[in-house]
Amino acid sequence: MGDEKAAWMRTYIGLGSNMGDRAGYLKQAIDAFCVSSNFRKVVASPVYQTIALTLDGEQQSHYLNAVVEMETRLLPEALLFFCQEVERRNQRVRTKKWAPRTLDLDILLYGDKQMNLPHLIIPHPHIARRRFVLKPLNDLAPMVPVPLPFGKTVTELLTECPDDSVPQMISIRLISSGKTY
Ligand code: A4P
Ligand code: MG
Repeated sequence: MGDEKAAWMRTYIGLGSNMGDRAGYLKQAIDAFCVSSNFRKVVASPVYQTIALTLDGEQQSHYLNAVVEMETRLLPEALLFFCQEVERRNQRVRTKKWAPRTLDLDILLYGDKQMNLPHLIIPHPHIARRRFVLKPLNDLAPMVPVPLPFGKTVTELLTECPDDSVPQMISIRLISSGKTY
């Protein structure tokens, strides 16, 4: 799974689940990063329950969302491949865009990298419009600059975010206290 190795690079991944054992799926994702030698210094944000953003106002179950910060030596495309493999191992079935899902892993930031490939855009293109991403990201990395086309810190993007939903912090720990990787 992803053999290419680069220098250690800090990355932020958005986690979301709105099907089945939502917290269990988020924990499985964190564990997959923690047990792989391609990741180190894994830190998880608090978990938030959030109203599902859907197409055409369709009703869906609430999401649990969080963000994980870590260092990786996978290059961006290998990191995307790793994330998609973890999604598949956790019963992710792709039906239609924004369909309910057991586990969604989005690459939000990869160092100060900007990429615009058909299958991989970094920073994540919707980052500035989503409070369910910016809130947990701000908990971990308020002063981190989000590269162009955004060109602002995480806190600035959160302050200016047009999404008026209110993520509810819930008391689930994704990494047991005292455990370090
Ligand atoms: N892709 C491009 N850039 C990236 C990136 N930076 N990280 C491509 C990950 N993937 C990236 O994603 C579609 C394609 O995006 C991938 O094949 C990859 O090559 P997908 O996960 O297959 O499909 P999707 O998730 O349905 O589509 P999309 O556009 O990625 O949706 P989002 O942005 O992930 O949004 N409401 C709440 N409250 N919380 C949520 O987490 N999530 C979504 C999905 C909708 N509503 C939500 C939430
Ligand atoms: Mg996605």
